[in-house]
Amino acid sequence: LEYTNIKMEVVDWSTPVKQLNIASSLAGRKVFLVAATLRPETMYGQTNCFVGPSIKYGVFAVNDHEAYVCTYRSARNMAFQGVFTPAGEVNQLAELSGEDIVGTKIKAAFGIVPEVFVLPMETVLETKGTGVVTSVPSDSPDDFATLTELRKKAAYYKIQPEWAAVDPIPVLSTPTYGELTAPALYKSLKVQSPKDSKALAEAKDIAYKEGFYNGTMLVGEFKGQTVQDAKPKVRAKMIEAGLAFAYAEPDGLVISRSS
Ligand code: ZZB
Repeated sequence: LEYTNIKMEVVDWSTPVKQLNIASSLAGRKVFLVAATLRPETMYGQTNCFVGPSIKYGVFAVNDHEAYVCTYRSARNMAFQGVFTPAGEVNQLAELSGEDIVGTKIKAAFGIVPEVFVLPMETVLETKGTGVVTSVPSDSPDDFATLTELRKKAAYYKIQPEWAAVDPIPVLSTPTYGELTAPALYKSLKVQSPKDSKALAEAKDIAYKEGFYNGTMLVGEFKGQTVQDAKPKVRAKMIEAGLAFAYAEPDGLVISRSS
């Protein structure tokens, strides 16, 4: 499966990460959280980023001036795919828990809101993508469900309400669901919580198909074009800007054979 990995530069670490004193291990490198997405055309609508609070992340050297935050598993895949220098090497500079990363301020590549916060998402899978998920609640029902839950119970989830303050941003319109496809589906399928996996799987399936086959861009350089046309163009622009790169996820067979 071919993902686009989005590079979200760390602007200001959370208090727990600052207290870990990892700066010397990073040796002046720019650090990016790296989020795997299938929908680069929606990046204009990022409102935050998610990590699994109990997942372990590494900070991995990309070369001598950059480092990526992601799971070890995805760093190893990146090494195989020639992302790191020296080639093939996985050089872990620091380890962080998702819980520690929450509250970090990062740049949202191509985002209409240029800087956003990292929030916790309990349903992030350690075994998919990079373990980091960029959040587009206008078009991702999972993201909208988690954002809604976090806003209702900020204290319980140990987040500052202002970290979850950005509302869904219209990015594309579909004839059936309008400018905010995910919130519309959340409502019509009566999603109750982020753990409502059956309704959310159905909502995600509909949102993918509706956006891809019937969506029209509302914002950005390809405004007015169909999503089908804009998708590869936005992706190419992000890669050209140094804010994204291709990332292939080995299928289940490859994983079980090599581990
Ligand atoms: C931004 C985005 C915007 C996404 C959207 C989706 C949608 P799939 O289809 O199952 O392969 N994702 C990536 N990694 C993880 C993870 N480790 N755990 C949980 N979710 C993850 O899933 C690919 C999508 O799932 C990715 O694309 C990412 O969210 C999320 F408007 O990135 B996406 C209708 C979906 N819309």
